Amino acid sequence: MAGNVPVTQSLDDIYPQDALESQRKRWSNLLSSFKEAYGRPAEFVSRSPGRVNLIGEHIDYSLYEVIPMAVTADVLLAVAVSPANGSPTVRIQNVQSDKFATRSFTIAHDGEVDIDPTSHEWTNYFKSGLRGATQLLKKHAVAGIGQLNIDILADGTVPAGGGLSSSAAFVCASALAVMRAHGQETVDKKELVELAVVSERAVGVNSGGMDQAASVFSQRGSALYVAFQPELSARTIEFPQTHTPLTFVIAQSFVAADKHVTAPVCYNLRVVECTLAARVLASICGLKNLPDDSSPLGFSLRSFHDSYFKKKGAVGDDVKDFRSQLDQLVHIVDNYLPQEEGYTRQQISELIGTSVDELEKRYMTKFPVRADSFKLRQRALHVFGEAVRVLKFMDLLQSPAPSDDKESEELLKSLGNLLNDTQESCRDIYECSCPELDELCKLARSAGAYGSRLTGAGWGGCSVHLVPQDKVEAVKKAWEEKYYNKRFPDMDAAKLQDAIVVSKPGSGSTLFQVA
Ligand code: NG1
Ligand code: MG
Repeated sequence: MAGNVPVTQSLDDIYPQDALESQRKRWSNLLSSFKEAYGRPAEFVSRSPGRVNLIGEHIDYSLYEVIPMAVTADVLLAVAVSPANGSPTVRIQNVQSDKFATRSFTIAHDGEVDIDPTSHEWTNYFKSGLRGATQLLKKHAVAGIGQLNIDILADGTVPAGGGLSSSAAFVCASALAVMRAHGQETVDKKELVELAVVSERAVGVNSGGMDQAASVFSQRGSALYVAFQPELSARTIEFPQTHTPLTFVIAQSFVAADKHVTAPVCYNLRVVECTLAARVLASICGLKNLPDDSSPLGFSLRSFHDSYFKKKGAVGDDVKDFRSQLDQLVHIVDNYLPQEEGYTRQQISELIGTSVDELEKRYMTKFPVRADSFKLRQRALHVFGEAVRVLKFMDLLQSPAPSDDKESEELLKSLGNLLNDTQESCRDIYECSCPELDELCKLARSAGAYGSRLTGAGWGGCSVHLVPQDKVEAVKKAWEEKYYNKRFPDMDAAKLQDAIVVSKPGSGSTLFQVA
């Protein structure tokens, strides 16, 4: 999956057949609006899609494998560049100008920009992509940093705060646009993902790397298996041929998951809890000289995992071994992290052999969290259990094609059960679901879905469902009648229309050269 971001002049390379007509209109509107706004034509369009995560929730920042896929919804940035005489300036507008105000800001001569992570400002995502790209341009000693005026018109169809990772799509598209603006026509996918992961953290969320990997690496028609250890890598997975085609339906809960508000008690707190669980387990197991890793706080459950078995002298990384390792780790957590009620800062400090001050400084300062107790046991159990489910899901997807309808039905049911188990773990152990998401899952299952769960960070946002094709309408109807119409009787038809999407795997980031 390595290689460069594709460059194209044809929308056929980007979108599936049935989306082409509406995309052509959208793109032509974008390009003509650009001309109107800036009095010159756009030179290129940088594009990156949203994603839905099929399985592997809240384990990317613990460096375990995940299986997302890109969706068709995406972020487009039409761009034109010119040399700056005075202060290099970025002018940025959005097609939805009523929602996203037009901005302009200057870039320092070393290419740097200020980002205020406390303000929830849409252009922060552009700035964070710009910042990441600038680092990479410097690394490659590219000329012209901090010497360009850049005009941008953005058009995004990934709903913001809707769990399909509009943020990663925006950051990836932005970083890609800035690379191209500096003459880089070949942009290495892996470098782009790595910079986008780090730069998205500048916006205040201590994110893992799944979303950016899915946005950049995806290929139309396939899901993606993303690994973070020993280094970032991805490969495509074909869906098996089944009697009813494998169909994933995405449903919005319309509970806005505003990570910038909830991060200190939700997302960022989970990252801290997982890191501390890893530290405490490593201490209890007598592991020393622990290496730093690429996870947000520099040590992860995966690094604990690897160090533990390395010390035990385990070799070989075949999947069966790996799965039995994860099962052993569940036992270790069960025995050595018994406190259901959580662990206080004092207790954790003692277990790790550090002071509370040090603990807070190292793990809770850059991204503050609000908690008196940290549920190390539950979080570690979810992570190891979810890592096993990803392995099982992958095995099922790669098993020999079912030979008859009965086998095929079995396969789909098994996949669905894994999704349901994930939902249960997210709800009860990881505590990242919410009543609305639980309800969408319950309704879908009753109407015939094989499996249902939240997708993305949770606490609102989106859900994903594996549904037999002939049950899609029944599931939709159940949601409409029992969820959307009841909870949102006043919602306008257009918004409701967007609530449910039958999603096919879409293509990843692309540079479009305007003719
Ligand atoms: P969302 O909130 O759906 O973009 C977040 C993280 C992912 C991953 C999932 C949970 C960011 C940018 N993304 O996704 O890395 O940890 O939650 O699996 O924060
Ligand atoms: Mg996001």
